[in-house]
Amino acid sequence: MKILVVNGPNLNLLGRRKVEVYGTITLPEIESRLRKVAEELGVEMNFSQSNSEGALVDRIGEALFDGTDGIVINPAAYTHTSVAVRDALEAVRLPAIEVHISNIHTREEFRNHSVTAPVCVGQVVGLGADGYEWAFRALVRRLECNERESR
Ligand code: CA2
Repeated sequence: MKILVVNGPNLNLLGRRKVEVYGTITLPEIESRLRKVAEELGVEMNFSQSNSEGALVDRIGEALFDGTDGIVINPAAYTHTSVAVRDALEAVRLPAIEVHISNIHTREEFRNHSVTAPVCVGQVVGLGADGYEWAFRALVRRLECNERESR
């Protein structure tokens, strides 16, 4: 099983600014935590980050051809604006779980709406960086159940 983890703009700055909102963990630390979880679960993981909308769309589209079975995505600010990222997620038709470190529903009004969530199977918000792990585990479990049911 292969899981793609996609991170949007400014998540490369985690741990350096806005620690009161996003905590002190850095993106490489999140990646290494997830690598341990992937190893424990016996799944392959590709981890990516981009500040550019087009590159995120390209990476999601590539998932169709590289054997990806499911996507964990934190689209960051593009969550609230990007029809292109939403369309890419819809087009690849792979199960995706959206993650937000902060609780987007208790923040500024412009963060309360997610353009991308309706094309995801679920959303994990407000649980800090741990949310990546819960989303990853939930996605793997869902894929395993689907596989068992189709046998
Ligand atoms: O809570 C989340 O995970 C967000 O996706 C993080 C995004 C934000 O635009 C979303 O509304 C919620 C921001 C990504 C990181 O932005 C930083 C800004 C300053 C310093 C460090 C990171």
